[in-house]
Amino acid sequence: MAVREAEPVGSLQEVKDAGLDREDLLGIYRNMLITRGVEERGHILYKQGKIPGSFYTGRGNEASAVGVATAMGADDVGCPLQRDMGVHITRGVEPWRIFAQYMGRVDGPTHGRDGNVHLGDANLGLHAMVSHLPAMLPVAVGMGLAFRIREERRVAVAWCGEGASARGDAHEGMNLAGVRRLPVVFVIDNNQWAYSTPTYLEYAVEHLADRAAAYGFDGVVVDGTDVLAVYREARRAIEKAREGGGPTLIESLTLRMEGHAVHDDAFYVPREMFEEWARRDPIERYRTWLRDNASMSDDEEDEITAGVKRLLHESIERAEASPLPDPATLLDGVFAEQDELETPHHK
Ligand SMILES: Cc1ncc(C[n+]2csc(CCOP(=O)(O)OP(=O)(O)O)c2C)c(N)n1
Repeated sequence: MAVREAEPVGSLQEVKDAGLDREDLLGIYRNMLITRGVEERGHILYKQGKIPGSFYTGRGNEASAVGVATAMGADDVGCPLQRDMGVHITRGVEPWRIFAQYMGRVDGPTHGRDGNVHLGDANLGLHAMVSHLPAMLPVAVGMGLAFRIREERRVAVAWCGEGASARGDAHEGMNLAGVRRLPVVFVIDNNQWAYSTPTYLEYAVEHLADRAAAYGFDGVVVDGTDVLAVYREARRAIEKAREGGGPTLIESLTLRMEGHAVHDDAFYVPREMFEEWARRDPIERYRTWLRDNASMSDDEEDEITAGVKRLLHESIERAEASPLPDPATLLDGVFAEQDELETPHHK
């Protein structure tokens, strides 16, 4: 079962065949811009001292995150990680709630219990990460098993980085998913650095997707700067899983364009590497594609850009207006009964 290297997406017709209309295409662009905008503003808020602790950015990963999330169905679930802001945005987490999360405010998804990356929204099918990577991967496999047992046509998507993919929980989760042919799609965001460790010190296979053969399912390597190629591969994998065809391992290749978090200047990454990948910037690449293939006009582009700018501005204001949590509520919400989850997934 040789790993397949996904070809790029070409024409508008090819994209329509993959299930996207023009409105969807512009929506994807908007989501990518919001994703980058939230992270750029987050970085600034951190430097202004308004976000305590740290802040993680996924610059360069927007196409990968938005592409996969666009391919998910409304009832599917996902476990995104620290580089996957685009998943939260695409699933409908409002930016002001993300800012509120990082500022530790009561309106953040964790209601001020956490001021960091551990955010999710069960109503939107997103399950919050824990820091011990890739601990959410077996959780996603468990959700896939639950869907199988309940005979629900739903799929779980699990993300991890290439560094995290070397740990035991990744192998165990993928193996179980393979053995039971569970409806799970694994996405390895291969951004080439696990903190300061480069890929040649992380693994000895050519592609991480090669490992899929060892678990008995398909692997595919996709250019993570090409949002439409990511979308197409994710959709194929998700629909295959939904139809009972078992898991797929998607390796999405990008470069982490900033440090591990805002406190890290990435001095260990060769400058030429940044320069090379900056020329493949996923947003710029998609913008060019939209103009050349979907006739995105100046007016349309201006409207989208201005709308995103306005949204970010209002979002920060709204987040800053949200209070810090009342210490008396410290223990509220740390455990949820099934009945308390007002979500279509937990009737
Ligand atoms: C089990 C475990 N070990 C170490 C860490 C600290 N840590 C957090 S992110 C990270 C790098 C992970 O690299 P990768 O999986 O490639 O993801 P990336 O950060 O590059 O997106 C490390 C070492 C952790 N969170 N969990």
